[in-house]
Parts: sequence; structure tokens; C-alpha cells
Amino acid sequence: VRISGERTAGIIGKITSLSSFEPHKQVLSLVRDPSGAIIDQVMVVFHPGPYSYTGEDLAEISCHGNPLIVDKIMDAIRQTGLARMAEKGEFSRRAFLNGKMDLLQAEAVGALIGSGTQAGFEAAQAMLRGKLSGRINALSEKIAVLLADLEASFITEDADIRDDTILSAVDDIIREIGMLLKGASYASVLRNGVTTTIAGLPNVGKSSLFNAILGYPRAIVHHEEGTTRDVLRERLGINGIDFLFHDTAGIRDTSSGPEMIGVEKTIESLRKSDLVLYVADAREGLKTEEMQWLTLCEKTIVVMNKTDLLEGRIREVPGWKTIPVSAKFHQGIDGLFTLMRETFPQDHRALLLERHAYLLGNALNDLINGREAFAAGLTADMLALDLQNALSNMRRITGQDFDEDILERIFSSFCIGK
Ligand SMILES: Nc1nc2c(ncn2[C@@H]2O[C@H](COP(=O)(O)OP(=O)(O)OP(=O)(O)O)[C@@H](O)[C@H]2O)c(=O)[nH]1
Ligand SMILES: [Mg+2]
Repeated sequence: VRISGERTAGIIGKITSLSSFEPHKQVLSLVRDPSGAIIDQVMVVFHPGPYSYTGEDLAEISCHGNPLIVDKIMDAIRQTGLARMAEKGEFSRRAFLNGKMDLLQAEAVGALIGSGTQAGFEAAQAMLRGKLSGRINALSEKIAVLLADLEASFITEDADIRDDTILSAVDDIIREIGMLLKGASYASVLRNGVTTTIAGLPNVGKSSLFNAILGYPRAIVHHEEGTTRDVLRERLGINGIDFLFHDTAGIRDTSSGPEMIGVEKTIESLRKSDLVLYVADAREGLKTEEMQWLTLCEKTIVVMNKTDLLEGRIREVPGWKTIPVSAKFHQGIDGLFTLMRETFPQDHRALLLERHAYLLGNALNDLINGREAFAAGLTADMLALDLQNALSNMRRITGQDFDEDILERIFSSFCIGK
């Protein structure tokens, strides 16, 4: 149970027998309700502001792990009349408002709690330590310096700042923001794992591949076409990245009834995926009409299956990563794993949430617009205006500029007590 604010010490004094505290040191105490009845034996630690998470006086009570005890302690605190329940994310919100962390770091707390994968966890950790804040602040600083130089040149006409110097400085910043944004598409991957769909024509061995990947017979495999109708999902970590596999119904143009519904689900699944394993029978290769299924997802690997039945060489599909396997005999699966892992390189560690990507995108557009107009001969004060806009977008990312709305949106997604 956490309490934050100037009345914290008073509240602790009322519900325990403690009256003075050694900062940051846990002490044993009893907690009593207003009638004096003992609720629990607890550990209490007091962090005087500003040396606490929120920057205010803050106490933490560790009780025995029973929700009933927690409720009774909460009640005892409420009945002192000195505290109310915290709102969602209010501790982190106060930490932000008291300058203990910037907005990015507050969001990192949320991302850390919500991260479902090892890579997502590490990215959120880096964000919490201020890695992204550092990059954003450095970029903001560059824009601010350029803006100052530009504005100085309006006043003192002899402060000569050459056009090509300005353009190359703007280009630098544009390039850096572009690089940051490139990492953005990985944010959902880091949070949820790589959504991977196994698709292909009926009977090519999709379910067999699904089973071979998982290492146990999860899906029904049958020599008849149209075996799989519903989408089956399973999660598997491969070298530090979580993949969420979907086995789907075979794609077929002429299907009707329940099978057609299955095909629609498959197409939907392809569109939403981060990665597609498109399975084909190695003996047949890929048919022309199948090419349309390869482009529904940004990343697709063509898996040539049933190589054990193949005489001769597999037919590569130009322009696509192709890998031979035999799902039935578990051959080539390791090679497939390596290829999948390479498709999601680890060096894109910066975790950008949608809000950051949006604001970075705005800043990028401001800079590109300004640069183009300036290169086309418009005056420098127009460029200065665009730089100001870009700067304000950047500052909103870290929360140097903020409004109530955005705080509300960010912290309301937190749980109570964070
Ligand atoms: N020889 C050989 N047979 C395979 C291989 N992979 C799958 N099969 C066989 O191909 C048939 C179809 O396999 P499934 O895994 O059910 O194929 P599917 O693509 O899921 O089929 P649908 O769900 O009906 O679209 C079964 O008889 C499998 O045993 C393989 O690598 N080698
Ligand atoms: Mg199947």
C-alpha cells in the first residue's frame, strides 16, 4: 500500500505506533483500525520528498499478501480522513509533474508493466533509463540551435549564415528523425510478439509445419484438403523473440460455405500479420495466382514444403526469401527459425509508442516542408516558423510541452497504484 503527499507521515502516525522515521529504512510495525484492533503486522518504509518516486513524502506499507488485509488497511487509511484513493497512474503523474521523470519515462513505466516479450521488456527498460529521452532531447537541441542562429541572422544582418549550411543542418535532423521512426514499426512487435501467419493453398502442409515449429501435434493433419477451418494460435519464443503463430485454412478461390469463411479469416489474418510463412508444395512450386497472397503482409517468407518427395531442385521464387523444409520429417526447421529471426533484427531497440511516432512524424513533416520551401527560394523566416513547429512537436514527446488532455490519456491507461 502506497501513500503519497504532505500528510503521509501524519497518516502513518495514526494507523501505526510509529512517530518518527529514518528515511528509506524499513521498520516493523502493527497496523490498527480506528477502534484499535490489530489488522496486521507490516513493514513500513518512509521516503521523504523529494527523494521518492513521486517527489513528495511517500510511504509504503508491506502487509501479508491477502486482499482482505489490504482492504482493511486501505479502510484504516481512508478513515483518518487525510487521504483519498489514488487515480489511475496518479503516482507516475505526480512524479512527472514534480520533475522526477519526463513523459517518455512515465510512459515507459506503463510499457514495462504491459510488455509481453523479453525484447519489449528490454526496450521499455531502456526507455525508462532515459535512452530515448536523450535522443529526443539532443534532436530538439539541434533544432533549437539552428532556430536561434536563424533568428539571430534576422537581427544582425552581418551574422552571415549560409543557405547551404542551413540546408545541410536541416537535412541532418531529417535523417536522424527518419532513422528513429524506422524503429517505430517494431513497437507493437516488442509489445505483443511477432504475429505470424502460416498460409498457403489447401493440403500443402501448413498444419504439419505449425506442428513441426511447435514441436508437438497441436493441429490436425490429414491427407484430405480443407482440414483446417478455424485459425489456431500458439506462442513460441525463438532466440529471444516471441512469435505468435496462426495456422489457417488453405486459400482457395472457389470455396463456399464454412470453408469460404475460413478463407476470409485467413486473408484477414495475412493482413494483420507482422510476418507470413507462405507454404507451397516444393514439387509444384508457386503458382502465378498465388503471388497476390505474398504481398498482403510487409514481410513474407516462402516455405517450400515436402522436399522429401521432391526429385531435383526447388524452384526459387525471385524476389522472395525461400526456404526448403520437410514439415513431416522436421527437416529445415532450424534454418527457418534462423531466417525468421534475421527478419527481425535486434538493433532496432528504441521503443516508440504510437504517440511518439505521431509527433515525430509531425516534426519530420514540418522540417521537410520548411526545407523544400527554403530550397525553392522562400525566405528564412518561413523556415523559422516550420522549425518552431517541429521543435514544439519534439517537446511534446518528452513532455516539456504538455496539456491536461494528453496527461489524462497517458495516465488513465495505467492501473491504480502506478
Ligand atoms: N511427404 C510429406 N508429406 C507431408 C509433408 N507435410 C505435410 N505432408 C502431408 O500432406 C498432407 C496435408 O498436410 P496438412 O498439414 O494437413 O496440410 P494443410 O496445408 O494444413 O492442409 P489444409 O488444412 O487442409 O489446408 C498430410 O497428409 C501430411 O501428412 C512433408 O513435409 N512431407
Ligand atoms: Mg491444415
